[in-house]
Amino acid sequence: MSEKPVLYYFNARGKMETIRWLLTVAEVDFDEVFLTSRDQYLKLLENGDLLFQQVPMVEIDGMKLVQTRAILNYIAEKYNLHGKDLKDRAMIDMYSEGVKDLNEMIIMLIMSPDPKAKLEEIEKKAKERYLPVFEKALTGPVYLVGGKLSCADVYLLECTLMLEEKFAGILKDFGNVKSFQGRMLQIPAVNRFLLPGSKRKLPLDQKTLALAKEVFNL
Ligand code: GSH
Repeated sequence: MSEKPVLYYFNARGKMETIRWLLTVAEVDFDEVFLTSRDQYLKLLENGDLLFQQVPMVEIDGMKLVQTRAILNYIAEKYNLHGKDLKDRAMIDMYSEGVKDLNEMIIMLIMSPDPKAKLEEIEKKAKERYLPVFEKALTGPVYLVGGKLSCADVYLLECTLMLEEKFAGILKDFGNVKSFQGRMLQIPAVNRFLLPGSKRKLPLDQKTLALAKEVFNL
C-alpha cells in the first residue's frame, strides 16, 4: 500500500478540492486516481471500497475513508489543525461549516437551472452573511481561532480565492479577510499549490459533469 494518501475522485475540484488544500497545507504529498469510466467506479463498488457508493474516497493509514467531512476531520486531527481543546474545536467547526455552506453553493452553481440568479444569490449571501462574520473574527487575530493555524483558516482561504474568481474585488470591503488571505498566501506550501503544474484543480466543467453523470449512471 502507498505510503502517501491516495485520493479517488474526478480530475476536477468538486468535493475533493478542500481535501487537496488541507493535505497541501499539512505538507502531505498525495497520489490521485481519477475516475474516468463507469467500469472503474463499478470495480470500486465491487471491492467494497466506497462505503456509501460515493466519492471522494481517500486511502490513508490503511483505511478507505469516505464522507468529505470525516476525511477532513481525520486529516485536521492528525496534523494538529483542529484546535488545542474542545472549545477551540467547536469554534473551528462552526467557521468550517459556514465556509462549507458558501463553498457548496459555488461548487453546485454548475447544476443550477438559472446560474445568473444563483450567482447573484451567492454574491449577496457572501457579502451579507458570511464575509462579515470572518471580517469580525479577524479583527486583530492572525488566525480564526486560538491564535493558531487551523483547518478553518485553510477552508476560508480556499473559499476567498473561489469567491474572487467569480466576483473580482469582492473582498474590497473586507480588509481583514483580504489581509488574512495575503498572510495565508505567504505559506510556502500554499504558494506552491497556486503555481501552474501543482495538484490544484480547475472548477468542475460541463465535460467533467457529463463524465460524472456517465460514471454514476445519472
Ligand atoms: N456526503 C458526501 C460527502 O460529503 O462526501 C456526498 C458525496 C457525494 O455526493 N459525492 C458524489 C457522488 O459520489 C460525487 S461529488 N455521487 C454519486 C452518488 O451519490 O451516487
